[in-house]
Amino acid sequence: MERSFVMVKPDGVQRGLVGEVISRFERRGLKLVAAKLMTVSRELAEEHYGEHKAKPFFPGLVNFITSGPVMAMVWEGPNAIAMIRKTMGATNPANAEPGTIRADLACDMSFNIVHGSDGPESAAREIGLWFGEVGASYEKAVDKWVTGK
Ligand code: IDP
Ligand code: MG
Repeated sequence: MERSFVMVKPDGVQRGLVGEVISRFERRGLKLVAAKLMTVSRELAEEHYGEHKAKPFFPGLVNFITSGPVMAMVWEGPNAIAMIRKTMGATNPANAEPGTIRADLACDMSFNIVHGSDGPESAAREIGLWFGEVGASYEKAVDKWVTGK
């Protein structure tokens, strides 16, 4: 079982797409284990996107992420990190496969609706950064119909 950090970015919140994004992950069979709607400080935004500090788009990215509330979440499931990245689609919506969140709901690289951790290390780092400890999972009656367990 794996966990990933997911965020509906300010464009997704403003456009009323929080439910749509949650719904897509729920319907895949992933399990929501933490969620909070929050406004992001510059400090948190800069830390979260630390790997991009030297990139030309970094200041604009930090301005964007702090421009309105985001929906921060932790999702759990088998291969959750890769499944979420596939469900999100490519970073640039113009290159995203039809059927993905970014292809279906977005058309600009800077307004691409959703963030998802890109690997186990970034998932652990981002969950710690945004939530600290996230408690144990919980059972759902449908689990055995989703994962066979
Ligand atoms: P990811 O969100 O698919 O993991 P990253 O390369 O980690 O993509 O970039 C983080 C975010 O920064 C992207 O989701 C996008 O919003 C923004 N971004 C990345 N590259 C560019 C760019 O070349 N121009 C403008 N924004 C960018
Ligand atoms: Mg990334």
